[in-house]
Amino acid sequence: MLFFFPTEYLFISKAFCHCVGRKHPIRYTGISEESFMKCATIAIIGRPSAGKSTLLNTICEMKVSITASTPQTTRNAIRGIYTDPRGQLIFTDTPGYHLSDKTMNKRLQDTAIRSLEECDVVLYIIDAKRSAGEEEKAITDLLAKIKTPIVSCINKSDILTNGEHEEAKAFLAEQLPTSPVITTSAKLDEGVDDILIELFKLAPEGELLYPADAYTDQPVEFRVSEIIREKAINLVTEEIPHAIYVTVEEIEYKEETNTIWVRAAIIVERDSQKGIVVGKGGANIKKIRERSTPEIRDIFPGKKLQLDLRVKAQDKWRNNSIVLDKILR
Ligand SMILES: Nc1nc2c(ncn2[C@@H]2O[C@H](COP(=O)(O)OP(=O)(O)OP(=O)(O)O)[C@@H](O)[C@H]2O)c(=O)[nH]1
Ligand SMILES: [Mg+2]
Repeated sequence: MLFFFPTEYLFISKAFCHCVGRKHPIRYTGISEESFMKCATIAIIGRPSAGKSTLLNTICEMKVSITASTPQTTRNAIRGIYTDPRGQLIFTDTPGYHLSDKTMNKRLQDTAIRSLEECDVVLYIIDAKRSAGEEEKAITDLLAKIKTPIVSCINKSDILTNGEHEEAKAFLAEQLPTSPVITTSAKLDEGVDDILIELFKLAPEGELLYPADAYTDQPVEFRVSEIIREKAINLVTEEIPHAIYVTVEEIEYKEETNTIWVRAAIIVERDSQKGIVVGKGGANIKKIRERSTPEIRDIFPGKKLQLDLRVKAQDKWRNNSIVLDKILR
């Protein structure tokens, strides 16, 4: 017997996923100092590669949003939910803010700006490894115009020199003088508790909007496609990560064998890029399958998984509004 998973099927709860084990000590075990619960929506904004998605994953202690060393990894507004006795913080990870006139980049910029308009607090991540140029200034100009409270975060403290740290602090003091500044290493989970303290200070009173063990609200198909995209973009270089999108064509369950079948396609822009993604003798596609399988299996606890991956080319898809409407929710 076959079951098809509906696209709106939500993947939200830590209990639903068997990889519940916390990597870090529980962040907050005390009773809330406030007599009321707090609940806030937080937009995470910053340049590409600042570490926004890494920070969100560290806060949620789950892989909510994919990460890569190549910039412009995140393409959607991705929600990650954090709950403790103080209340609930509903984060939206956004695409890195990048100045560009290309159709797709403009859509990504719009997603980031929309998230700013819809949140209670902005969490602005600055990557102090790079000097604050025109792009960083474009973000602070945007933030200076809004009335929403802002918490600034200087990330990558584990690899910053004193000079880089001081430069970032001076930039923030000049551009956003009233916003508190926290220094973090999202990668090493340092300074992250201090961010949560600042965010809860600014959060309005409110009941939890999601169950206490929820950590995201992504549809299964989207989550699966993102896992595969992450494994693919981390294997290729230069322009190719940007030329990739993944579409999940089918997810079906075969009861007789207790197996979930996932059929997905990795799409590139040119025929010549197909061979690079497939790799010599299929070596890359094998790695993508092997690396994706455990994470996809976590979504379907207790089930076997068969992952069927194809690589296809679709000319100039980044300018194709039908494709962009489909993948940039
Ligand atoms: N050393 C160090 N590296 C970090 C830290 N945070 C993130 N990174 C690395 O920076 C790179 C980019 O991280 P992401 O979390 O994907 O960055 P992002 O801001 O979400 O990027 P976009 O989605 O492209 O906007 C990855 O290689 C991360 O491992 C950190 O605190 N320290
Ligand atoms: Mg990201």
